[in-house]
Amino acid sequence: MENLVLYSYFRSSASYRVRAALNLKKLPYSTKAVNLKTAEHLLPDFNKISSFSELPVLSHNGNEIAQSVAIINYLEDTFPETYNLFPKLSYDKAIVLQMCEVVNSGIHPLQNLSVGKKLKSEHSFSVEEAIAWNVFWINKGFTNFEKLLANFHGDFCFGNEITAADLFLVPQVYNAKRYKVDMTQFPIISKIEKNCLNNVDIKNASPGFQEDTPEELKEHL
Ligand SMILES: N[C@@H](CCC(=O)N[C@@H](CS)C(=O)NCC(=O)O)C(=O)O
Repeated sequence: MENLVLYSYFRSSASYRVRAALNLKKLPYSTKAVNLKTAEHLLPDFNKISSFSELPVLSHNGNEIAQSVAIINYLEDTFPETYNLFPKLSYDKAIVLQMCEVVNSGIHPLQNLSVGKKLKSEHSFSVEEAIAWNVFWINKGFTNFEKLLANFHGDFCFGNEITAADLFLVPQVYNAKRYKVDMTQFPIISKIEKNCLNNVDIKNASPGFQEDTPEELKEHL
């Protein structure tokens, strides 16, 4: 019997990626909510689990793994008989990973909670300036993503099957919408996001459907 526990926060986009992977793979898991808003991730208890105090962390039979790329790769290798999130051909897999990294390394770190806090506390950014910073990096990254998609997309980022690339894109679009990014600039991304959210496993992984989602933000299918 597998014991999968995900340390997660409903609005954490990196946690959203892993929740979607677990759902698509039909792997039952329990959630331990860590509230980023009240800085629970900085408390010593969580620091014992994640020495760099970030979500998500997956515990599998007591072994802990951080970083969503590593977690998703681990799930793919450990449960190969479940839904495959990467194509088999190495070139195709590299393109999917390239798409994941456009979000994982090129957009997400620049708009992380700790970056926003530093911009405000040490560089005197106002709330509006911090939002403009996020919007700038999302626009830049999505412009690159949209170009990449033009060559490879079908209904989803890479052809007509959901891959890991979609699991990185959709949570980033969720964040973009929070910051009111003009998504009409990105028609392919927008179409793919809509297709993904029609998938019940991805929808159920989204922030509106989590155990720790505040009542007023809960969505219902
Ligand atoms: N590259 C990491 C990113 C992890 C990460 O930064 N997670 C955010 C939540 S989405 C976090 O815990 N931020 C806490 C902070 O910035 O203090 C991954 O893919 O797991």
